[in-house]
This record gives sequence, C-alpha cells and structure tokens, in this order.
Amino acid sequence: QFRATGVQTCFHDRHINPQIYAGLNGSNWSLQDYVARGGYQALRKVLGQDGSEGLSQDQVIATVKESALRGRGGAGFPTGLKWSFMPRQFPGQKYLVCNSDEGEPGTCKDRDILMFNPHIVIEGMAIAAYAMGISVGYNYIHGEIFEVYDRFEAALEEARAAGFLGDKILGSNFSFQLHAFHGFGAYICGEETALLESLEGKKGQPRFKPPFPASFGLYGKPTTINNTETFAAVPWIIRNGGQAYLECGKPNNGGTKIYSVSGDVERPGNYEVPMGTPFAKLLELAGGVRTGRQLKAVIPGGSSSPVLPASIIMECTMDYDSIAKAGSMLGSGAVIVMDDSRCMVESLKRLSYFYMHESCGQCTPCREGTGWLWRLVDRIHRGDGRPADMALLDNVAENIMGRTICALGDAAAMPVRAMIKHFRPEFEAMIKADAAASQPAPAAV
Ligand code: L3W
Ligand code: SF4
Repeated sequence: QFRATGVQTCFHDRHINPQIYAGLNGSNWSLQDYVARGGYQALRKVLGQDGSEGLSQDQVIATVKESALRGRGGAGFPTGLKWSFMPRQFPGQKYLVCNSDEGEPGTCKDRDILMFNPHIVIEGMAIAAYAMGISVGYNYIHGEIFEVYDRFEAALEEARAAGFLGDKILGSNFSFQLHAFHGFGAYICGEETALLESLEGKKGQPRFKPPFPASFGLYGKPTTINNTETFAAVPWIIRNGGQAYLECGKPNNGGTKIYSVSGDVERPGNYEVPMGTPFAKLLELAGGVRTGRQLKAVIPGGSSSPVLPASIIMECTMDYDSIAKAGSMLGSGAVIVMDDSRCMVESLKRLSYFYMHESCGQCTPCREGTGWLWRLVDRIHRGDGRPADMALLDNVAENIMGRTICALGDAAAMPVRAMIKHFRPEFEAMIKADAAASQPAPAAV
C-alpha cells in the first residue's frame, strides 16, 4: 500500500519546465543524458566556467534565499538561511551531508530522484559546497535500497571522471570530494544527528540539539545537512534565478515539490507539482479515489503528520503554510489517501506499531510511551477496549510530546491525537461494541 509505482509524472499550470523529473524514462540517468538536458550548466555558471565571471559564495546563498526553497525532508526549514549558518571562515574541516535516508512511511521520492536523476543531486551538492566553502561531502543512502546506492556510485564515478567532482573542478580553484555512504535501514538514522552518529560508525541515536549540526556536526565539525530533493532543486534555481523559482510556487513556499501519493487512489506514484497546487488537483492527477469509494481522510505529509478528514484537506493547497493552517504538516510530502472503507483504529494501530518498533529507546517517554500507545490501540482494535482508554491514550500522547530528545516522540504522539480529534466516534463505537459484547447474556424469560 505504501509503495509508489516509480512513474514520474509532472504537472505544471505555469509555463516553466518541471525541474526534477522532466523527461525521465528510467534509462536516461547517465552523465551524457544529464548534460544533454542542460546538466552541470549551473555548476559551470557558479564557477565562471561558462564564459561568465562566476558567482560569489554570497551571491549563491542570496539566490537560494530569494527562491524561498525550504527543506524537503520534513521540517521545511529555509535552505538559504541554513546555508548562511555555516561559519565559512572556520579554519578546520567542514562537511556537507545529503540525507537520503528516506524512511518515513509513505515517502518514496528521494529514491526515485537518485535512481532516475542522480547527477542533479551531485550538481546541487557541488554548488552548495562551493557556496559554503566545504571540500568534503557524503550522501547517506538508506540501507535497504541497494540498487539506489549502486546507481549513485555509478553517477559519482562518471562525475569524477568528467571533472565535475574532485580537485580543481572544471579547472577552477574549487575542490570537492563527494562520497556515497550506505546506511543501515533504521528509520531513526534519518534524524539528522542520528545520521551523523551512524556516519561516524556509531549506533544511530539522536543527539541533543542545540548544538545544531551547523556548529557541531560530523566529527564535531560544522556540517550542513539537506535532504536529497532539496539539493535536487538547486541547479534549476541557479540557472533560472531565485525569483523564477519562487514564482513557480507561492510566497514563502517557492518552487515545485514531489508528492508521493499512495493508498486508495487509482494511480499511486510520485508527482512533481508547484507549491500551492490544490489538493483536489493532486488527487485528480493520481486518478482520484479508487473506483466506487469516497474520500475519508488523508495523511498529507508522511506518517508523522496528523491526519486530516476529507472536508478539511479538500479545502487545502499543497504547501507548508496551508497544511500547517489546517492543523497538520506538509512534512516530506507523502500523501496517504484513505477511502471510506478504512478503519481508523486499524490504521492507527499500524502507525503506532511502526513508531514503537523504530524508537531508539534512548529516552523514557518515547521508549515507554510508544509501547503504551500501541498496546492501547491494539487493545481497542482486538475487542478489549475500556471506556477509560480514550482519555488514557490522550494522556500518554500528551506526556510524550515535547519531552523527548528528537522529533520521533512527537511524531508518534501527534497522529494519535489527530485521530482522536477527528475520528473519536469510530474509536468509541468500537469500545462500546466491545463492552456490549463482553456483558453477560440477559437471563432468559
Ligand atoms: C542552526 C538553528 N540550525 C533549526 C536546522 C536543523 C535542521 C533543520 C530543521 O525534523 C521533521 C520532523 C519529522 N541553528 C536551527 C538550525 N536548524 N534551527 O534546521 O530543524 P528541525 O529541528 O525543525 O527539524 P528536524 O529535526 O530536521 C524533521 C518530520 O520532519 N518528518 C520526517 C520525515 C522523515 C523523512 C525521511 O524518512 N527521510 O523525510 C515528516 O514529517 O517528524 O518534524 O537541519 O539542524 N537555530
Ligand atoms: Fe530515541 Fe525516541 Fe528519544 Fe528520539 S525520542 S532519541 S527515537 S527514544
């Protein structure tokens, strides 16, 4: 249910070219194909290797700020601002890291970018490294996707051989060594500080923040981490300008975004659409709700984002601000569509199991609380629910939120609270039915 078809579908109602998935067919990922599509022109432009005088580090960062590009991994943090945190004059080693540890249930966009268009990520990372004065980078790729790792390695080899990576890139004074790193398949390693621990060869457990990676990152050195899709947006921004990117989205939500649409739709898959596209339009692109059914609810941004009932999501546009206003998060853009045949208790049970299983166990509210959440929902679902369980569920969720080292605790608690808020009668009906069933049969008259 959570797998995408791998089909790349682009939709634009503005007259610009789709940026990340344009013209991809699965066999044109190579350097030759990428260059034929205009690839590496942005890097040439930045380095002044296209006959121009090049861009300064400040100009690159200003362009990215102007674009209103926000982090595509889940938090939506402004990318240009993050890049400006990097202490450029720092005397020691600094690092650039790409977070390709895609593990959020429902999300399957980064793996497709790396499979179908790996050079766009390499070019984006090289430009970012130039802007922040970084000479070493890593792409941390989720451990369960072997073919994606192999594809990215192959693209790295091509880029090195052609002089787009390595020492004195394209004859300039800029050098950047980029390496692929195969992760271990744990969801928590997608949390940026756990990822850094894992990259250092340790157990992937989140660190306290602050300090943020910008000041204390890989091996304790200043590090910038961005998501795969974020880096993939950078070459287009440099070639076309920050304003052009901003204008294809909406204010404060620049550009396009890839949505992984899964669940009860006719055509699940990854769809790249402009920020601010009405949800109804995205649903239509995915073929609509499967035949004969009505839309019941949507999880708009991956399993960590609160569920929204049909009446609310149908009024939303797909961008950070609209979804936040509706009480959820755009997150990583994994749109999980549920039709009217779905049992919300069962759905929540499945989600709760995931978070219990993936908790790293470092802090008590998350380690114990995720287990409590799952056991309570499981109890209701299997027919042993008690009237007090609704209040208990809410209480456990409340006691997790804001009391943990990383966002996984909140991510486990928020869906529970949202399910209770929007679908309480469904839970109560199941508990009542259970209670009625467990009553002794009335005496025969
Ligand atoms: C320097 C400051 N840096 C913030 C940086 C920070 C990070 C970025 C955002 O969680 C969410 C989470 C998941 N000085 C800074 C600063 N930064 N203040 O900005 O930080 P933050 O803490 O808002 O978010 P986060 O810890 O990165 C990410 C949600 O995304 N999510 C997860 C998706 C998972 C995937 C996946 O599987 N790959 O995408 C989905 O919704 O719950 O809320 O870089 O260092 N003062
Ligand atoms: Fe680990 Fe959960 Fe604490 Fe995050 S919130 S550090 S996953 S125990």
